[in-house]
Amino acid sequence: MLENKTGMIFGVANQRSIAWACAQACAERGARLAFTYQGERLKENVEKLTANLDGSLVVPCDVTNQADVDAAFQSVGKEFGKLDFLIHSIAFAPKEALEGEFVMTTREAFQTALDISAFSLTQLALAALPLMTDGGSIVSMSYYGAEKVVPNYNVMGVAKAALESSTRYLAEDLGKHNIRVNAISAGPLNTLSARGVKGMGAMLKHIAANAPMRRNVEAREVGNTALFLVSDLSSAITGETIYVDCGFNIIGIQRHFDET
Ligand code: 1JT
Repeated sequence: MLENKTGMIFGVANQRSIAWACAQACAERGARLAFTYQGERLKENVEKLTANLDGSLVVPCDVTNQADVDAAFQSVGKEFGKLDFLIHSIAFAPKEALEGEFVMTTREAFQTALDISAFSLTQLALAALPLMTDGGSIVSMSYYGAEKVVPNYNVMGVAKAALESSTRYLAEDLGKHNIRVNAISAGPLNTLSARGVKGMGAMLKHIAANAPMRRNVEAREVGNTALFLVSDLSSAITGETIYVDCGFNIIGIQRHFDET
């Protein structure tokens, strides 16, 4: 399905990363992939994970450093010649911002969260444009806290709202180049990022009890949706946020616990 296509994947930290699930789905369907990592401490992880992916490339890229971004796309241009898709699976907020009350968010935490988690999509889309000569597809990761209040998600909810809105504006700008831009709103997963969050275990239980499908999402299901969105199967879908959450977001009032 992705034979002769090349993709760039941002946000692999370890084997549980959503970005890695996306990479596996795409690699299994024949894509040639470039991976970026943030900081030297993640370099070895990413190199080990990708060691047996034929023709893959691993480059450093901290999105807060434009020179890194330019160098990463230059490497991809040199090695691959063109780019067909890009998967954005990066987010950050200071730990203190993901606990307590949203009203306590500092200017610095707000700026950091929005810069790394939302602005970076626009930054990477612009950098990818000259390489997407044959059209392309850009996919990012969001979460329900963008739309509705989720305890502790706080400034990340604001950042994801900006990410989803950016998806729509980018879809309009890049549509004329046959580049599609979509977001996946994934249900919570037990990843490195989620590990740092207080009450994650209780939240996973709440989803398993209340989602229409009575279970949590698996990373491979998010990866398969990313595969669909970067493939030609989704050729008329752009600007959307697609929920991959076992239906949790459609529920208005939760059913009573003793009704199965
Ligand atoms: C970040 C973190 C972005 C955790 C994230 C995230 N997007 C989803 N999660 C998991 C999550 C976190 C909270 C939550 C529900 C899901 C941590 C590092 C910064 C970026 O609310 C209860 C807080």
